[in-house]
Amino acid sequence: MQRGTNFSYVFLSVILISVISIIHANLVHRRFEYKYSFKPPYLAQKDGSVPFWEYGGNAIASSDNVRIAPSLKSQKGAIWTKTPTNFEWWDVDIAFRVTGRGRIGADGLAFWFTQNKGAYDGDVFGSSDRWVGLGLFFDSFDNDNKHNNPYIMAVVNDGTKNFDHQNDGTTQALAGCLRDFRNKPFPTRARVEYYQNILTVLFNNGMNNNEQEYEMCFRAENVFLPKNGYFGVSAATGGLADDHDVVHILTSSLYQPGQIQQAQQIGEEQDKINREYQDYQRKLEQQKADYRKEHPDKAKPEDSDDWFETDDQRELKQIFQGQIQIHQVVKELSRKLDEIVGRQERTMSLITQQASGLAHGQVPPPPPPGQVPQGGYGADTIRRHEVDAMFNSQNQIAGLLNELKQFSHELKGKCDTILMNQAKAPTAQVQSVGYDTQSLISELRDSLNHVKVGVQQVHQRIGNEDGCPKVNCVTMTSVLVVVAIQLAIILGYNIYRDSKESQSKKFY
Ligand SMILES: [Ca+2]
Ligand SMILES: [Ca+2]
Repeated sequence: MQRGTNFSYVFLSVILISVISIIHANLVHRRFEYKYSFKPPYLAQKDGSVPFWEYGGNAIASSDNVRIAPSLKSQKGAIWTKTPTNFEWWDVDIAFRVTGRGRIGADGLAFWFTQNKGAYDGDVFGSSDRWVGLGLFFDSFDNDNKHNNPYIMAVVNDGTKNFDHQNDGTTQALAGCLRDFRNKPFPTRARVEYYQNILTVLFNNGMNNNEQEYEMCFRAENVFLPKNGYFGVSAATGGLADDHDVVHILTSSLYQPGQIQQAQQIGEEQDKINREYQDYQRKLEQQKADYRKEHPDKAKPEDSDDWFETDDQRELKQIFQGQIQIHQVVKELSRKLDEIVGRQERTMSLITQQASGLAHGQVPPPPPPGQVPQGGYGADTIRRHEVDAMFNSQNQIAGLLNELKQFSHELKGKCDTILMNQAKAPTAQVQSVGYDTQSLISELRDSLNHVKVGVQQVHQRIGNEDGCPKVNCVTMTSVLVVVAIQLAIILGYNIYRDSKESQSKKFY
């Protein structure tokens, strides 16, 4: 018993370990890379520099964002990481705003992952042409006049191609999607993932501030980018000008589960720097707090801006909130509509299957118990003509029954007659003579009986009165003679009639 329990424990453990290892194998390890990231607050330091990043051209960094290109004519700017990456696979979340007063804007913003840093005043959205690696372009302006901008598009270059501005890069694009990213209530966000040579770009159009919500822009396989490179963002304006602000860039390195141990040693040093960075942030907070304490008069107006909002701001916020709710309701409706369409398609396919089955002479299967059979052409229901046929056959049966009834009445009458006749002739022999003759003979017999009875009464009366009365009595002899004459006449008539009938039959 003890042995069996031990065995089951071992067995369960083996299963558990294998399940864990399978889950483990499917997970991607992710590590936040602070050296390739920036985010507010305190994005830029007091001297205007952004830790671990370099910017140039017309770019300006503030504590809340980096304005890569301001809304002035012909501006160019860029921001690049100081060091190249030391990881192969990565995912970058970039939040940005492209805002302008015009119905259309220019030129656009680009996210880069290139072997070398680009220029700060280049020809391709503010950066260098003939790059080696990936350029992901948020192209606001419609150069080729195909009415397909703003457009998001990836172009992979090996350093030999010049960007095709005339056609908005459509001749060189790896993949793309048509999305509007200008003038949105919340920052628009793109999530660029490069893992196992698969490049995926997800997008949030800035209509809500849900950080987990993205929609697919594109997914491209067999993409080969430099193993190590620099991340960068650049932007440019032209005759038309938008503000191009980057709110944050959050980079994570991605590892296969086996890789993480090797990366551990490298990670230890990074953890140390990370702790130092956090200490620095804490100290900065402390310094700010101290400054506010020492200079309460200076701190007040700065803070009071944050405490109060104008009527316009409040109204806008309310409008945004209302729009977010509408957006969510519409999304929910769309999801339900998809469900309904799916169900309808399933039902249609079932009906088609049944119809085709009937067409091939197959009997449809009976519906499962507790389920109403489906209508339609293939359903097993009674038809009008079948009901009519049933009524007709019922009427016919009723008529037949009536006929049978009449027939049985007649039969009964006949039987009664036969029974009466048999009662009159108990021998039940079939009479050879005709019916009339037989009745005549019966009448004769009755009359004779009457006569007999009469004679006997007369005899009795004679015996009682001692001799004949004074009136003339009819003698026995005369009575007998009268009877004999009567009989002879009747018999003679009968014989005459029979001979007449036989004579008349001969003519037929
Ligand atoms: Ca363009
Ligand atoms: Ca275009």
